[in-house]
Amino acid sequence: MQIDMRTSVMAVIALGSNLDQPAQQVQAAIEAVGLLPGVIVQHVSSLYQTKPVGYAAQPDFVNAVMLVSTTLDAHDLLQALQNLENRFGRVRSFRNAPRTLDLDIVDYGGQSLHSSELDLPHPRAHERAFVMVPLAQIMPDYPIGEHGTAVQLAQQLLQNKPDEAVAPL
Ligand code: PH2
Ligand code: MG
Ligand code: MG
Repeated sequence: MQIDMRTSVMAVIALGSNLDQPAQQVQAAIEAVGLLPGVIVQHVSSLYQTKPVGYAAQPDFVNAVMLVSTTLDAHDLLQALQNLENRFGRVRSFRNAPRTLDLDIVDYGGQSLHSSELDLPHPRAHERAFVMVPLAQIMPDYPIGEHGTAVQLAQQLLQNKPDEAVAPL
């Protein structure tokens, strides 16, 4: 018998959708992530309805966050998530365009990694209430680089950016 000794790493994945029944897209994506080889789901947040950040002239989003443990390395995890985005009909037209599914790696075991494909921890997640509020729900003390914990960041964002409304569905 072969015993798989690869170490597993905790990773935070943010999910978002604002096209074609976003809540169903996110719910189906959570299940699809759980079926990926080498990925075990640890915690899943509620689904939240959120106002679009950045490019505003688009429908509200549904966002959620999940904590997984994985034996995939960061690039293989990214590849697996991009394959899922494609399976869910993601069309890449312009930056921040509406999408059926966005799967972002927010953090991978606290590692700092900068390649052409991947920046870790996610360079903007700490300033986004639609990521920090769901993360604070499941892992309040989770540290985001040097920026603070999820619950600290969520509280700051809700105070300082009240128009970034985030409401549980
Ligand atoms: N994703 C973006 C840009 N803006 N706004 C909300 N509310 N939710 C998102 O998931 C989102 C966004 C780029 O990935
Ligand atoms: Mg994104
Ligand atoms: Mg993305």
